[in-house]
This record gives sequence, C-alpha cells and structure tokens, in this order.
Amino acid sequence: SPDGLQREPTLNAIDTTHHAHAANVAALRDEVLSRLTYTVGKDSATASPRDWFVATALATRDRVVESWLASTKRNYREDRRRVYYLSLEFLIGRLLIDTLANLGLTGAMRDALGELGVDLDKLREVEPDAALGNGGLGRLAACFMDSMATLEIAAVGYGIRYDHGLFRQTIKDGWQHEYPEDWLSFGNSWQFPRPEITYDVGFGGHVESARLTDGMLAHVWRPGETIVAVAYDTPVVGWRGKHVNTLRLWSARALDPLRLDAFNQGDHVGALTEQVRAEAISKVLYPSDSTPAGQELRLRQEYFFVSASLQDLIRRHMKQTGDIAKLAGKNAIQLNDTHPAIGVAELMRLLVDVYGVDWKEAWKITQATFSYTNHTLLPEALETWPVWLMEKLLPRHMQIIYLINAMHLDGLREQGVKDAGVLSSVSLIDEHNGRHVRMGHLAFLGSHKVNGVSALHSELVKETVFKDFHRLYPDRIVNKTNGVTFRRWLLEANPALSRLLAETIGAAVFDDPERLVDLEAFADDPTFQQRYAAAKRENKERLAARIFDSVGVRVDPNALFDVQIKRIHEYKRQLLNVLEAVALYLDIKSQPSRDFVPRVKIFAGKAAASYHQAKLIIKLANDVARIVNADPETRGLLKVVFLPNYNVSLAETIIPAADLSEQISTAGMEASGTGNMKFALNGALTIGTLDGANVEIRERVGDDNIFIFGLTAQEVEESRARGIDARETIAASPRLTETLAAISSGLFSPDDRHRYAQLVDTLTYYDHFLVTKDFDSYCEAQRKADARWRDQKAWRRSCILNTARVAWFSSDRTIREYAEEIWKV
Ligand code: B1N
Repeated sequence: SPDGLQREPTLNAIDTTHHAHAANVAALRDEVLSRLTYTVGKDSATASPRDWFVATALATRDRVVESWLASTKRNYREDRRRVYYLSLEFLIGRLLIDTLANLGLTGAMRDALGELGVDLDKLREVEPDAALGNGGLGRLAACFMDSMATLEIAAVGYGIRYDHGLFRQTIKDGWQHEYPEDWLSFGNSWQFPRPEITYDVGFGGHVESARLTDGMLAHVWRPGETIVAVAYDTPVVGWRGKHVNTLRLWSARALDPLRLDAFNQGDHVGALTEQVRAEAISKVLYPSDSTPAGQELRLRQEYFFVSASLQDLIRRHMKQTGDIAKLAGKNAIQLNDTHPAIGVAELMRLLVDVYGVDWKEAWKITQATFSYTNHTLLPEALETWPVWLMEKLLPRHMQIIYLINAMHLDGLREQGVKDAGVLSSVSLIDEHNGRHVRMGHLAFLGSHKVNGVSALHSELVKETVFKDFHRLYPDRIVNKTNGVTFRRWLLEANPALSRLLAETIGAAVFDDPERLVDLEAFADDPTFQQRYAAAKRENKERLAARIFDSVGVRVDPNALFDVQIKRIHEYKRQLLNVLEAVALYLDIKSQPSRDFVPRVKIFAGKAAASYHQAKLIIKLANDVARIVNADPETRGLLKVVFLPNYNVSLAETIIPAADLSEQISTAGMEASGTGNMKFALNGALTIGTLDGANVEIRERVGDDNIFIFGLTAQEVEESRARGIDARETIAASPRLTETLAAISSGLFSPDDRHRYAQLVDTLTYYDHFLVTKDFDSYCEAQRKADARWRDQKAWRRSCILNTARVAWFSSDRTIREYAEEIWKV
C-alpha cells in the first residue's frame, strides 16, 4: 500500500485507510480541477465528459510519475539485469480504472469526482480502448507488462505506436464490416512523447566489404532509405504503485518531412511522398491473428521496431556499463513469437559490424540474450520471408542469416548428422517452393530458451514444428503456461465478486491470489452461495442492459448465459456452437411441452477482413439469431446474440456475467487460450476440449467442475490420418443430419437459400476441424451442463470451486517462472 500499512479485510481497505482517504479525496479534487483548468483549458461549467476524462487521466498520471522516476533511478543504481519484451502487439485496453486500482485510488477518485458532480463510471466509458493487438497474443503482452511491474522487474516493453489499432467492427444485415479505428483522434493522455529519443532505421541499399589490415573482412551496410523511429512512453504501474515500468512504442517519421525543392516547383503531393512512405510503417496494425500477414510492409514494421529497440537498449547498456561484452549479463530479450525474430540477425550485425565483436563471441552473446515464445503450431502460421525480399530490404541481414546457417549446418555435420532430410528440415532456408527464410528457425537458433504457452502446446512444439531441433537441443524447449492479471480481470472487471472475496477471505487475496483456496471452505455454505449468486446476478443484469442497448434483444438474467468470445477462426469452432444452437432450437420447437433450461447464447469476435469462411460464420450466427429470437415457439427458452466490435472493454463486461465458457477448439490447435482462465476465475464453468490450457484448468478445478468433451489431440491426428470425409459421421447422427438439413434448406437464410450450401458441403466432405466428429459429444456435454444448472446448489458449488482453484493462472506466477528460469532476474 502507498503508506506501507497492513490492511483491514474489506475492499475499501484495498484502497486506503479512512484517514488517507479523506486527504486523498480533497487532494485529487484539486488536482483534477487544476488539470482541467491549466491543461484542458476549460472550467467545470463548460467541460464535456471527454474534458473531464482528460483532466482525470492526467491527474492520475501525475500520481504515477514520481514513482516512475524513482523506479528508473533504482534500476540504474542497483545495476539490475533488465528484461525487454519485444512484441508487435500490446492489447492494452483502457487505463483509467486500471491505473487507479493499481495506485489504490479508485474510491478516492470516485469521491473526488463526486464532489465535482462527475461520475467516474461514466468517465470510464469515455476512454478509447487501445487495441494495438489482435487477440490473445497481444493481450498476454499487456498482462505480462502489468505483472512485470508488480513483481518489480526492471522491464521495458517495446512495440509500435500504431495510429490505427484493430479495425472497428459493425454488423449490418448480419455481415461484418470493417472501419478504421481511431484511438488517437482526441489525443492520448497516458503517453509521454519523446521527440528527442530517435533512431535511424535503414532499409535496402547495399553492403560494402573491405579487407582490414589483419586480413579480416569488415562489412558496412549502406541503406538506400532511412526512416526515423520516435519514442512514445507510457508508464506501466504495478500493484500498489510500488514499481513503474515503461512501455516504449515507436512511431515512424521521414528523415526529411518535406522535399522543399519539389514543393517550390509546384509538386505539392510529390514533395510529401517520402513522408507518406515512412509513416505508413506505423500507420496500422495488421489484423491477422494466428496467421502471418506475409506482406512487405509487415516485414518493414518488424524490422523497424526491432532495430529501434535494439539500438535503444544497447545505448542504455553502454551508458551504464561502457562494455558491450557484458550485454548478455545485463539484458534479457524476450521475442513474442517470431514477429521480432529478425532481431537475432540485427543484434549480430550491431555486434559484429558496428561494435567490432568477433563473430563467435557475438553469437554467444546473442544466444545468451534472446529467448523466444512460440504461440501457435498452425502450419500456415509459421512466418517465412522470401529470400529475394530479404535481399532487397535487408541485404546485410540476409548475409548474416546465410552465415549463421552455414555455421549451424557445418556444426551438425561435424557432430555426425548426415541425414539430408534432417539437415534440410533444420536449415534456416526453406528450399521447397521458392526460397524462404524460416523465422521460427532463426528465433530458435538465436535463443537459449524456447517456450510454448501451455503444457500440451509445449509438448506438441517438441513433437511437431521443432521436432528435429528438439532432438539436437533437448534442453532448449521449456513450458511457460500463460496467465492473466487478476487486477484487471477480477478486481477491476468484477467489483461485485471482488467485494465479496474481500469480505469473506480478506482483501489480502489481491496481494496473494493463492489465498483464493480459502474459498473452498465456503463452497457449500448456503449464505455464501447466495451472495456469490447475487454478485453474478448483478453482472448479468448489467450485461443484459448492454445487450439491449447494442442489438435491441431482451434477454432474461435468469437464463444460463452461454458465452463464446474470441477471434472468429475455423479452428476455434464457433460453427460447432452455432450448430448446437440450431439443434436446440429444433428440439424446442418439436417438443413444446418439455422444460428446457433457458439459455442465452452470446457470441462476439472479429474476423480478419480477408477470411471469407470466418465472415460467413458471423453471418450464420446472425441469421440464426434473427430467426430464433423472433420465433414465438421458442417460448423464450433460447436467445442468440452476436455483440459487435468485441474488444478488451467488452470482454470486461461479458466475462463477469458468464455462466458457461465455451473453449471448444479442435484439440491440438489452440496453443493455450487465456479467455478460458478469465472465465474460470470469474466463476463460469468451462465446456471445452482437452486443448491448450483447458487441460491444466481441468487438473486444477477437478473433473466434476468442468465439462470436457471431444477428441483428444492424439485422436484428432489419428482421425485426420484416416480421412476427413464426414459423410459417415453425419449419417450416424440423426441430430446432426437434421441440423445440417435445416441450414441447407435455407431455414435461416430465406432471402438466399443457398447461402450456406458451400459451408455445409465443406463440413460434409472436408471437415478438417472435425466439427462433425465432436458434435454428438459436445451436445451431450451441453446436456450435462443443463442438468447441473437445474441443481442450482451444485452449480454454484462448482462456480465457487472454479474461482477458488485457479490462482495458479495469475500472470504473476507465469512471469515469476520466466524470471527465474529464462531471464535469471
Ligand atoms: O496466442 C495466445 C494463445 O493463448 C492462443 O492460444 C494463441 O492462438 C495466440 C500471428 C498470432 N498464436 N499466434 C498468434 C497473432 C498475431 C499474428 O499476426 C499469430 N496468436 C496466438 C497467447 O499465447
């Protein structure tokens, strides 16, 4: 806590003592007013909600700065090893409540604003949602930043300050439409522009080689184009405000913003082309999730931010130690997937060409500095770049990659590896269809540790993509199961449950989530069960209101809220869920007197703009919703809702209100999942396959408190080997046959009866994701969930046990493991 006192076990005490509270309220009120007057330039009579938000955010930020400067000073003074988290994505979301909560000032700020006639909860909604990421990978980076600050690790996150984050999604007529997102249009109150911190980043040109007096060759890269990277810093506050780290995002500028000669000759557009070309690099986030973007601009983005970041961290290191040889001892760099993998070649270039380090020594430093996290096994997702493109854009890096490869393959041959198949599979160059550089291989070779993101995924990494590498380097691959920050995903997203936890097991649970186990004692306690249910009910009412505002559908908070929110992807199998909704709908219509469990199926998620099948699935969900919701024969027993524009803020509203969490990917395909953890923490029961971290969630919550169904990863592999023609599977399931027939008949698409013909055909003849194979066992698991729901005592017990038993999925635990086993900090 800010004043270092032990706290009473109530939620207000997470904030401050009563005495400090009153003082804080008065001070914050003055600080907000001062910011409103002198920075925003308005008075309280004319200020808009946005003006109040800016004043409040700035007053809050002011409270962070001292601790930020102190943390930076301490990092220098203690000469600590620093951690650099390189990520093309940081899916941060809103920061106002997050920052206040971490500072322990939420209550004080609420009261301060109250005195000014302003509602903090309304201001909260004014803040744009910073969506500099696509999904799980980007959100993980944001959770890790929170945990690194909380654990007082000296860390910097490096990425790109995109002008436009992930596109805004609207649904028109059931179809997804994409619009540019504009989070910076009213400024960004959290950032500190650092116009003095800039680095030149080169592209193209040629390499000059010269023989030195000692006979060695020296190489100098003469880029044909130079772009300037400008730093923007955002402070990242740890729990209780004790330590503050930096998220440094780079923005691209032209070296010469304007060609004055061209302008003066009347070529006003041509005079700006360089600027436009340069700024394109940080203009927009690629909306690809779990698949590579594969375009030149993407490679330019990757190299741009990696080069600026490495130059920046080396400058810091040299200022502190003056000794490049100590780089690895003082710095750890984590590569968030292969997107920053070019950093391996860039660090080699800087060490060898710029700092004159000998090649072997440079390679040792590089490997000791880097580590790499793999986030997906999807074969189409592994990044490769055409050799011709690398040669054009990064000629010196291509030479270095060839040299790394030659030494690596020679080394293996010396060790007696002769098998041409093995050598070609571990080569940095894929010679198969046009020569490509394999970025995963480069990341693997350039790192001392490589990790997967769940126990199952890490085993599959060893058995599939890096099988031959694993045999050659058996100690390199390790597992670091993902986690989520409980500050954002419990304390801030679910105040109702947080209050109950504080009152029941003590507010110290927010300092030490392991204390959640104390809840087990209350799992069967009727009073506690009833209060737990009341908290859930409050959240469901809030969501019901949100649903009505957003799509105009009335849903009953008494119904079971069944939720699937994540990117739309065939492997995540939203289609399986929609098929089950259709089957349920047909059952309800044909059995008018049976008492079904009332359900609301809630979907949200974006599809990549070019991913046609995913967009068609969105349309199907919306078509099914329209028909089902309007049909009086459903007797209100089933509602289907697709909420548009899924983002972090929407997740914060939906997750605390969920009863059932859909984690139904084809086994072996979801590397980890992190939504699964957030739901379980907030007391939703999981219906899921044995995939990703679901496996570990089951181990912890227990078989009785999760609904597992479907093929295992091993069975998926075997089943695919036997063939993915699904005609027999479909014929063997009357329910599935009927469901597919209903969709094919145009029941949900009367305006275009053939809309889903191709979709059903794909399922029938080419069911790569095994939707049909898992359909019956999925329906069976759903009926088990119904049965549990009918016994509300048993249901609540399971929910409570979920909350009680998932402490391990705190990203603090994950980061502790990285710190001890990979970063050695
Ligand atoms: O990373 C998350 C995991 O929890 C998810 O299971 C996994 O799907 C996700 C290319 C990706 N893997 N790969 C990506 C994102 C953007 C891109 O351009 C790939 N995202 C994941 C966190 O570990």
